[in-house]
Amino acid sequence: MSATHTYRFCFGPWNLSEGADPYGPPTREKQSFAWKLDQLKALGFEAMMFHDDDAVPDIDGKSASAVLAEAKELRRQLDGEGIAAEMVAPRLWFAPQTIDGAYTGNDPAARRYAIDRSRQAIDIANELGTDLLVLWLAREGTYLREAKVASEAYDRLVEAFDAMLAHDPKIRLAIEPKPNEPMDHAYLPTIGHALAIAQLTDDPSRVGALIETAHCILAGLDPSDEMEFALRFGKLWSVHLNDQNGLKFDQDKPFGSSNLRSAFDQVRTLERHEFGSHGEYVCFDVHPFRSTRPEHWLEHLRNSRRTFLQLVEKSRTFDDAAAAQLIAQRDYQALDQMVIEHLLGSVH
Ligand code: GLO
Ligand code: MG
Repeated sequence: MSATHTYRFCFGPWNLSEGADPYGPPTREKQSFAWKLDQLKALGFEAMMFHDDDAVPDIDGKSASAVLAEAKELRRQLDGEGIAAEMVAPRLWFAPQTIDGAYTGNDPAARRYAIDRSRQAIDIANELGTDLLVLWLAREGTYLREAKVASEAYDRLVEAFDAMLAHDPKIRLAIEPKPNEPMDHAYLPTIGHALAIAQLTDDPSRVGALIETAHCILAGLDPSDEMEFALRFGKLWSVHLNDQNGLKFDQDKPFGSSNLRSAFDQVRTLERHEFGSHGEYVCFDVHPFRSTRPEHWLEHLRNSRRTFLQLVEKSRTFDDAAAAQLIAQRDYQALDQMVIEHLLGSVH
């Protein structure tokens, strides 16, 4: 761990959401993309994540050349502001064509649409100057097990990934695993699944992962272990830090909000591997609480970064030598208390 290692931060326009949920309408007035970009800059974040239709709204209603022209214009705007595009993600789950799944849809027309749109998202990524395509496989699963054949779904995923890899020899695919929501069960629920399927593609070295805290918790797994696993393969290409209070709907709470100790463990992992030293950003996939007033609209992002940076300090000031001694003595009771008191800032 280097005490001088620094981090760069990132979020997406959807992280300044307006408060709508399945049970009620927005609670904050819609703001333009330009406003969101201004807020990102004002907060001192260095990069923005983009869905393809964040970059080019109404994407399906536009010709391929119009889409690229708009992406080029966005790049000009971002360059002017000194903001990088961290990634592009095809937002396949909104389209009427993909109601029953995109790459794994039973309808060949759905699958064709999904692959074509993903190729276009790669073109947009090129225009925006990023080689990272994030694939959150939202609808690649089932509501009932009899609706699709899993082995066919895996083949279809590989076919789609291969089409993307062939489209651009430099693009890297970062699979963002999530076990459920909106589906009952997803086909690639964990980092192990993502990295295993990478091996079936034409270029495994360009298929890696993005780990989101909440998604690991929803899978009943420890986020820092999931990160360590991806790091062991050199495949942790992005993170979506946030928090999640147990097995509920996907909450996207501020980082550290529910489980500070787990957040500490995630930061320790990122510190241990100097995450970011290959150009990666720390991204927060967090949402404001629905009850948030417009004047407090940015606080979940500001606070997530504050918590992250304080946990970096906690990680750097953790007495590793004392911990190693307790580990050698198998005194995990004392180690447990040591971690608790370190986080509490207790004075001995
Ligand atoms: C939802 C996901 C979502 C993705 C984003 C990028 O559960 O976390 O926010 O990260 O759409 O693909
Ligand atoms: Mg996410």
